Amino acid sequence: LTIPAGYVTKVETSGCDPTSLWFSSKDPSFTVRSDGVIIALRSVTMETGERTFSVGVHDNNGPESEMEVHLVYKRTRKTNEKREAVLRRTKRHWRPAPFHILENGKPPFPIYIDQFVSDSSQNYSVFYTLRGPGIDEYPFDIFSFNSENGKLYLKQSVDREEYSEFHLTARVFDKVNQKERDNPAPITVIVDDENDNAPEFIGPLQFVVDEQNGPGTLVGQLKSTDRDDPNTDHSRVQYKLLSGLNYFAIHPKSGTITTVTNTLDRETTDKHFVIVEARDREGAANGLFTTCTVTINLRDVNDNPPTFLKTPYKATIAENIGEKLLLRIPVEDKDLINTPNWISKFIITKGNENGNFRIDRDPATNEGCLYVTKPLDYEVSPIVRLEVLARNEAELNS
Ligand SMILES: [Ca+2]
Ligand SMILES: [Ca+2]
Ligand SMILES: [Ca+2]
Ligand SMILES: [Ca+2]
Repeated sequence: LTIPAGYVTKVETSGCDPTSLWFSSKDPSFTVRSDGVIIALRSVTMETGERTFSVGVHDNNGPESEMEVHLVYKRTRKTNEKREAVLRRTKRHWRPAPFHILENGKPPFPIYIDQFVSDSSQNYSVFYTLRGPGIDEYPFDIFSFNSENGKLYLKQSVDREEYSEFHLTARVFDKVNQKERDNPAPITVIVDDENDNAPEFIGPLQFVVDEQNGPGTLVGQLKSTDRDDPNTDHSRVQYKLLSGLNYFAIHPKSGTITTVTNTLDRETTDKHFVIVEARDREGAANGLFTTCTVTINLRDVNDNPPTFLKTPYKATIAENIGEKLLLRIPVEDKDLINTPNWISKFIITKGNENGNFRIDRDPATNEGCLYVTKPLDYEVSPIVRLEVLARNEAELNS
């Protein structure tokens, strides 16, 4: 239980002539300055936890008077280890509650924010310093303060999306001896959000989905961002479909687009342009919004078989002719050209039991080309009936 050397406490006098005031300590471990401050000359042990000594004071007007100074060790509430002499003033920690300002402040500036006060200002004549980003570090000149009273002012508009908090350090000094009175205090200025940013779409706005799919098929997911405070509804976005409702739906929160019908037909419309709105404040009427056009491409499905443009065909050929192109048989297929959904295969299903015919596909036109490959004999059969089937390379999607 020791008092470290240095400042202990200050004694007050009244009714004395300050110009001739003189103190003396009756305890050689302490001295008293002319301003009444008691200084421990060395570290002083307090075996019983207490120590009492006398301080004498006199001026030119009268006899010396004495007062007793009684020092007591006291357990602090927070810890049993740390003891503090009641009369010994230590530097204190002070930590003002965070200050709040609203972003986008409007002139006239400066706008008064609040005051930070160290409680040493009650007993001492003090002044403050304040340093950090917003004062003497980038961004400069956001704040000003009164060094006499700790009043803090906003000098210009702040964008929360640029600076959401400022962390400054205040210090308090004794005006008389320039000594720091308390520990430096953190000053936090929190910039409160205004909803001044509409959501923005990010990520792809083009999707592909198979045509003729059933309702509820996933098309894709929209993503957006909102620069406002993520802890407020200023950045909580909901999505809404403004067009294409006959075919599509969007989940208001996830932004997932799905189909609502099985009648999406690429052969009718191969691209859908759908307008989507993203609105903050969870879609409330006073939310800020943005819209975008989403392109939904339909992927072809083989839902159309090749069809003959006319039937039946008739052709004539002289007997005893070997290899000859007899007939070109065009087909129509509404599916996507030059894909397996469109390319036809031709098969002779009847009438070619003797192997006199062959059918090939013309890769340029998708026509079936019917050839005689083995000479025919008029006397055997003057008329040959062939049945030809056309089908796609890809399986038909029924
Ligand atoms: Ca917003
Ligand atoms: Ca904002
Ligand atoms: Ca087809
Ligand atoms: Ca198709």
